[in-house]
Amino acid sequence: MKRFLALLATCATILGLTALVGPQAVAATGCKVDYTVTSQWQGGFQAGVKITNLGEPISGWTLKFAMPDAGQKLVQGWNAGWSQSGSTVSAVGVDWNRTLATGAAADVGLVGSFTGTNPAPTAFTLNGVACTGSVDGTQPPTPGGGTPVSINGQVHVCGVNLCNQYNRPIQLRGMSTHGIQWFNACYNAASLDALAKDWKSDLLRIAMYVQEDGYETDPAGFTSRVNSLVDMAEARGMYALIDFHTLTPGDPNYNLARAKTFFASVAARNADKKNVIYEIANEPNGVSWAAIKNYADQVIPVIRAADPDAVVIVGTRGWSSLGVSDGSSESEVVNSPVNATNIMYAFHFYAASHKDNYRAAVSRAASKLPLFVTEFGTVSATGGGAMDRASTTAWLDLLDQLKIGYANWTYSDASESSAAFKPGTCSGSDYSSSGVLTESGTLLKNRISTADNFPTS
Ligand code: IDC
Repeated sequence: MKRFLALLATCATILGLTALVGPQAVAATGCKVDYTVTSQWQGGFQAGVKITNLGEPISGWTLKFAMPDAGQKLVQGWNAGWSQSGSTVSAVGVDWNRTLATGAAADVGLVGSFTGTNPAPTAFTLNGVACTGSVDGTQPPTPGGGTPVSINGQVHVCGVNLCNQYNRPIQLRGMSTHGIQWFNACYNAASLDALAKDWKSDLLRIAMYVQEDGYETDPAGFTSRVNSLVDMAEARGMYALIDFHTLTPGDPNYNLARAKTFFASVAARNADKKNVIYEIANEPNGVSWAAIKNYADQVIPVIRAADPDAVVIVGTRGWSSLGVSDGSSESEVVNSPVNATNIMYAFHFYAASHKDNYRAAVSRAASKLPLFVTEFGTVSATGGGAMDRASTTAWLDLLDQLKIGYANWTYSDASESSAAFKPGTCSGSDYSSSGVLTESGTLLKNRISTADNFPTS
């Protein structure tokens, strides 16, 4: 599961340098570097580097690049003289490859070590000339081969389950962002590498609040941020659950026009992707199931028109409690389901607040309705208070047994006990060590990182 990191260069001219070194010396006027991680293991990796000379013929060369993470170290290399100084790694051509005609290439390679994450190198230069370009997303190799998305492909609803491309039921386990209007800094290459690689998360839920300084304040900006997080999840083989995070007011119809605009845009833009699931209303509250259904009846066709095969998840009454928090039950949904195919219903719980009667409702509903726990906390419904380990364990055991997917609130460093990271974590670059995790984060990482064993036939 390696991915080419193609650094396509359109190198600048180096008239000054050419003048200094003379016409047949080491000047290059163009370069292309293909950097490929050929294998990676705990704390180490091996990479191949193909250097193509796109400029004048050269009779000697030095390749340099920067290792973005302080813990990345060169261990050894081949086909060049290798060295490292600070974050800069250098490779000098040797007898058999130091002469490169225009268009000729040298293949070199290295073994490295890392402590935190292993991001792709940047700032490649050949004889001081920048090999500019962009680095495509890295796809961390998953032990056993394959990522959640590469194994399962486009998912769909089959009976009461979520099924993969082999039409077999699967459970997706992952994390929810906090409000991206507040915790934007927590979602970057390093944190998502950690989520995919260390947590082995199947899923990133992207919580885009509509109110509270969210989408309504900058529709274009939030739409674009959601799309970029979809791409970052995709590059790491994770599903992306696009959460239209309505909360206050609780009637989703208040945001109907915004929902239509938003979903028309993200569904068109992401239609060809296999990793996108749409969640159309986070937590309807103070509103009837009939009103929620009315909203779903209008938003789902907008999504289907642009992205016909994607799974859509519908929030339920009473803060997505299937009505239980309003004194109702799942029967109102069973008796009056949304008139659409390939949809699931959201159920949310906070383990310290919602216990046996909620678990009983999920157990009953699970044989009748496709359910997805798109949000839950290990703590109280405020997002704070003590973690309830016993209730959380009872819940996750139940969801595992029923193969119901889930996303935990939150993959963030918010100052509240539901957050997985300690406050301040997102100001740094370490998302991997155990020291940055809260009690809730530790429990969730342990649960989520166990093997998925997705069926492949
Ligand atoms: C909470 C956040 C908190 C924020 C509050 C209001 O944890 O930092 O101040 O929202 O926006 C939900 C909601 C989710 C809540 C969470 C915890 O979907 O937005 O987040 N919760 O209260 N439903 C039940 C609990």
